Formats: sequence, C-alpha cells, structure tokens
Amino acid sequence: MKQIIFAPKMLVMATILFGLFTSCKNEIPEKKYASSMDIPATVEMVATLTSPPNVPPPTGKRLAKKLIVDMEILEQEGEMTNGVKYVYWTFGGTVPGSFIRTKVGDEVEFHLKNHPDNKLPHNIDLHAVTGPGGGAESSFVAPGHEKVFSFKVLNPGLYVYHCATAPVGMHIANGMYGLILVEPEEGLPDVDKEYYIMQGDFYTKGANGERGLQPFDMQKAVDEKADYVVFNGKVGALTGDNAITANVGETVRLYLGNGGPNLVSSFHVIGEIFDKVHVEGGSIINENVQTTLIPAGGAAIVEFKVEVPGTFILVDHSIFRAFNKGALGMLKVQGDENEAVYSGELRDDIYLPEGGGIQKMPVTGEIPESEIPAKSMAERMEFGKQTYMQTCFACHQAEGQGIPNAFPPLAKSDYLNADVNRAIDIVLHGKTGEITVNGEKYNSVMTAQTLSDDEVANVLTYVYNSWGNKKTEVTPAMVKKVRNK
Ligand code: HEC
Ligand SMILES: [Cu+2]
Repeated sequence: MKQIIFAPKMLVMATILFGLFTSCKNEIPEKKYASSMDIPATVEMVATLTSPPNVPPPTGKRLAKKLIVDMEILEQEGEMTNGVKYVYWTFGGTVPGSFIRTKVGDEVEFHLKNHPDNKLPHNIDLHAVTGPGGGAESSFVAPGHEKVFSFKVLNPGLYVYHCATAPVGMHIANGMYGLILVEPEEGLPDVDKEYYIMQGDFYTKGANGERGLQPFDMQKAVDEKADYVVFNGKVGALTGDNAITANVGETVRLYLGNGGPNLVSSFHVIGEIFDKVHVEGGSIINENVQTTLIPAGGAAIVEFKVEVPGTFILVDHSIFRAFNKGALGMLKVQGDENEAVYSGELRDDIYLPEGGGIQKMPVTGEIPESEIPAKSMAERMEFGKQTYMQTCFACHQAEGQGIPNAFPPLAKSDYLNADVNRAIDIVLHGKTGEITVNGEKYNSVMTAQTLSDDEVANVLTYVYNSWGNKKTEVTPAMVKKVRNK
C-alpha cells in the first residue's frame, strides 16, 4: 500500500514548485494497480549494475520486469589513502558495491557468487526485500559457490544492502555494503546528472596515515573510534580528477547511502542548498535543506540545481571527519559566472583535506581479566556457555554443529579433541589455512578472539564437555602458557 503515497506527494511537490495549479496528470501516468503485489513482472531482463559514483540508466516508463541481478563477492586489496593498503571485502569489486536499479513490481532473481579465491563465506541482506533476513538466510554462500534467490520489490525508495555474516560488524566494516534503488511505478522525474555516493567508517591497527597493509581493528570498531571516514571506500575517491561534475544550470541528483558500520552522516555540500531531499530515502520530500542526516544502514536522495561555476565540497559536517579522516568529496561545476547569484572571488583552494597527522588513537593492547574467576567446574561450564553464546555461536552454531563449507563443527570434532594446546592457540590467535575436521576440508579464516585467560579456559572447557567431546578441563594456567609461548 505504501507505494501509493509516493505519487500524490510528487504531485503536491510539483504543484508547489512550479506554482502551477493545473493538473500534472499528463506527466505522471495514473497507477494501474492498487498494490505493488498485483503488478505483473513482464519479460526477463539482465540488470545493468554500475560501480560508484555511477548509476544505471533510469527505469523511466518501462513496465515491471523479471530482473536478473548477477553479483560477485570479491575480497581484494585496495588503497585507503597514499601508502595505506587495506583488504576490502566487496560486492562486485568496489566499495560501495554495485548500484542496483529496480522499479516497483520488479521480480528480482538475485545470483550471488562468492569468488573461489575468497577466504570467507558471505551473504546479502537487502533492505528493499520483504522477507526473513532481507535475503540473508537464502544467500549464505561459501567461496566457490553461487546462491540464487528471488524477491518482488514492493516499496519505492533508496535502500541499503549489506553482508550479514558473522561477525556482521566486521563484514560491513570491510566494505560490504551498497545501494539498491526502487523507483516508483511511473519512474523518478528526469534530472541532468545522477551520482552514487556512500559513506563508511574504517578501523585500522595503525593510526590514520600509518603506511603499509593495515589489518582491521575490531577493538576500535567496537569502541566506534574510526581511523578513516570516507566516501566511496577511500580517501580521495571523489576529489581532484575523481571529482563528480556538472554544468551550470543542471540539476544534480545524489543517491546517498551510509554503510556505517557505526557513524551517522551529517551530509552537506558547501555552497549549495538541497532543493529537495527524499528524507531517509523514503517518500517524504523536504525542501531547502542545508544538511541531511543519513543513518548507518540508511540512505537519502538529494537534488539541487547548480547556478554558478566552481568547486563544491561534499562533507560529513561532523567536520573532523571531513578534514582529518577523509569524508570529503568534490563537485566541479563548469559554466558561465552568474553574478546575480554569486559575485565573490572564486577560490578553489580553501577547503582541502588536512590528513590525520595530528591525532593518535590510543591503543591499549591489554586484555581485561574477567572479574569473577570460576570457582567450580559447574561455574566454569556456566561462564563458558555464556562466552560461547556471545562469541562462538554465530559461526560454530548453537550445538557446535558448524555450517558445511564455511565453519567447522566443534561437536565431536576430531581436530579439537586431538590437541588441546592447539585449540587454545586457535581461540587466542585465530586460524587460517586448510584444515580437515571429521574428514571435511575447511580453508577459511577464524579471527582471533579478544578474551581473557579465564574466558578462554571457560569456553573451551564448555566446548570439551559438550556435544560428545572428550571432557578435557582447560584451566587459566594452561591458557597462560600458550599465550606466553
Ligand atoms: C567468525 C566466525 C568464527 C567465530 C566467531 C569463531 N570461530 Fe572457530 N573457526 C572458524 C573457522 C572459519 C575455523 C576454520 C579455520 C580454518 O579454515 O583454518 C574455525 C576453527 C576453529 C577450531 C578448530 C577446528 C575445529 O572444528 O575443531 C576451534 C577449536 C574453534 N574454531 C573454536 C572456536 C571457539 C571456542 C570460538 C569462540 C571463542 C570460536 N571458534 C569462534 C570461525 C569462527
Ligand atoms: Cu561478508
């Protein structure tokens, strides 16, 4: 039912904007269907996907279709900023992932491939999907595999998609997000330029600007202390030669998203006022807005006409992020001066990124001891179960059964039972490389768990004394020994 709201809003807008009191019915065709669910998908079509800052062509007046979306997940190294490398996890090879453009009534057949060279299983949760997990459950896919699922797009708007595989925050923090646009039945009004921009916050072991390949820092992510806050995956993705462009007199529409994982964006264009904002990417249109809020996991569409030439700076107006952490882009407008609108001296050089040189994020590196050490075996089991449900459950599952091709079982695990010190080491330091558990090969990544000696002892005691394992008791002293090795 929600899609019906869109059209009257647009009509009211058009009427106000142009001061016309004549009917706009000719421009916006009447809706044929009472509900999006009734719109039949006609013929089949392969969706055009684009990498940022580009968007696929408008759906215009086309009818709803069966739309084939082919997307491949790629884990690949990229450059965060000069000299700083980062391994991004991507939908389609870019951060943000490929832009998907659909319209209400489309039946999307989604093909999600996980490249055979990838290390981890992934999935996709599209906020445009009406259904459990937004598709996450159906799309969970191991490296070298492909999953296919389908859904009907019912609600118009601009929606975020992201990976939802444990640890969810880590997959998102590494760049696994993008946007899917659902146009209303009659299409969005034409504009001259359209661009795709998505903000994200990044957390690296080294401080901002520290060179080399920087691993993800989970602790900083949990603390929400971002080293980089950027548009389109890296510092400078939209500056200099990468700036987006327009000509004087054109109307620009920006499809804006925020992948987070943590920070809310206060999106602003220095020297412009948004004529229209589709608030939160939905059907309400606000007018004459200076700064619009884009929630983590949310979106907005902004439109403005550019009246004068010059370089317009796009920022997150939480301003240290812009000048010191990377959330700064540029829109270069060419054309004739219009002194009636602006007659000041033109200066392109005042707003430039300053880099992160001055700041040093504190890194503690210490692991807090859990406050109450377990006194009895029963307590060890109870505390261990709590840690298991918080930390291990997402991957190894409730009964330690694991997930085929992705997470090895801990239940009746020959690998676990063969060597307790090796098990302790895996929990402390993580594990990568091929292993064989109960005859099945796994070649994935388990991240190091930030747990105290007590917590590791308790959780492994719990695992060893559950699900048919060999009932070893793991003590904090044993963990300490492995840690200090
Ligand atoms: C993010 C997912 C993830 C989390 C969380 C996780 N593991 Fe793992 N674990 C894995 C993967 C993947 C492997 C296999 C690594 C490889 O292929 O080299 C693994 C391997 C293991 C192994 C050795 C293989 C086996 O099945 O016996 C043990 C033991 C283990 N994990 C214990 C734990 C415990 C205990 C916790 C919680 C404190 C935990 N893991 C948390 C993903 C995870
Ligand atoms: Cu993922």
